[in-house]
Amino acid sequence: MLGQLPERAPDKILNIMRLFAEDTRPGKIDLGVGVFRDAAGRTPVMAVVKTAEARLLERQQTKGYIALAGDPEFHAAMRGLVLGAAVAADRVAALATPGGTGAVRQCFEAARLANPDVRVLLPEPSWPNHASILDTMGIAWASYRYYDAATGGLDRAGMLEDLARTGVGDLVLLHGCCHNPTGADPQPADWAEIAMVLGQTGAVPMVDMAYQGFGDGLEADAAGPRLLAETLPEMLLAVSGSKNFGLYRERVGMALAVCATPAEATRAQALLAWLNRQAYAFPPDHGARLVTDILTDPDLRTSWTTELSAMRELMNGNRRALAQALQAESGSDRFGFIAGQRGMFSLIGADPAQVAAMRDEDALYMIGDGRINLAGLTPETIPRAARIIARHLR
Ligand code: HCI
Repeated sequence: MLGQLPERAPDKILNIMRLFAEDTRPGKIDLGVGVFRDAAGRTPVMAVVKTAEARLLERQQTKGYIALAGDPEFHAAMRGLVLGAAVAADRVAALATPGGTGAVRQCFEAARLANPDVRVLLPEPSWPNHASILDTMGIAWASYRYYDAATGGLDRAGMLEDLARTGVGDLVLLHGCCHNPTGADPQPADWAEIAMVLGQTGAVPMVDMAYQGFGDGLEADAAGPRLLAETLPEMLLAVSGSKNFGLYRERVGMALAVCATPAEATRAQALLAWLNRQAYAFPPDHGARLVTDILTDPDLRTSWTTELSAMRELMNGNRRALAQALQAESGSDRFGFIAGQRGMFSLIGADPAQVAAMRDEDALYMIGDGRINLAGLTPETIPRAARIIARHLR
């Protein structure tokens, strides 16, 4: 039987991670997988996480099960972080999941149970795993225009035109902030237009929120999703704690379902818990507990926001420095958009052959679509990375 297993190509992003690890050339630069790195090129455990872990080690007396949907305290803490006061708590169902990807999967599962004929609209481009999970589940999806490669910004008119063609039964996936892979986000006025259009068509938004705090700040980054929650009757959210808490391998995630009424939220809550039971029963707890402790203890929370701000400033500083270095190397403003975008990623406009050449000839690693991870740069590597990019993209 197992000899009949079909072949599957490795994940493109994780494949770059492997190629980089195998490269023995000194001076290699990794702008591949979306993992934060500090100015020394490390992905450290956040100091506040170390503190929370030490306290947990002392305090925790049992590893007994909590609940299929995860700890209600974790739900409340994450709901507050993402949605603030945008919607009454009794209209929100919550599910702890293994990572943001687990939340994406459970949101799609719930959407399909609500509507077996659901169609998902993805921004073009989007994180590749959105489409690949939908394909695996056999859920129909289509793209909506999103990115304007000529400006490095939003194709605002195209996006709104395509979203206006959605309807009841459609699920529209939006990146809450720090769009992956483009770094191009809707501005507040754009979010208002998105909310208006979806209000008219009756399509339900699903927000993938993997980088809150990496763009302009915890509150600013959540403004778009909160506006949707205030304006529209329903919404799904897939939240990740991997990046903003640096808890990648602990798999901290949450699916949130904003429902039209408290009664519908109660039913959604039971359904979400059932989805966990069918997949893996109880969600991982260790990382979720650390996040809960950090968000609910005022001192830990202050330490966290301070640390997170420094991470954000490092990435935004790298954006400005790279844009400046590219301007000097290329003698043009064509890479200026990098400075104005937000989050970990930008598309530098390289085709797969140019990406391969930069990797093979110069040990500069990025994703095949020309996506770079800004956090992969350091003050030492920026000048060389800029020289390589400018030379290959002449
Ligand atoms: C990313 O690099 O886009 C985020 C990290 C990631 C990549 C592939 C699978 C899961 C997570």
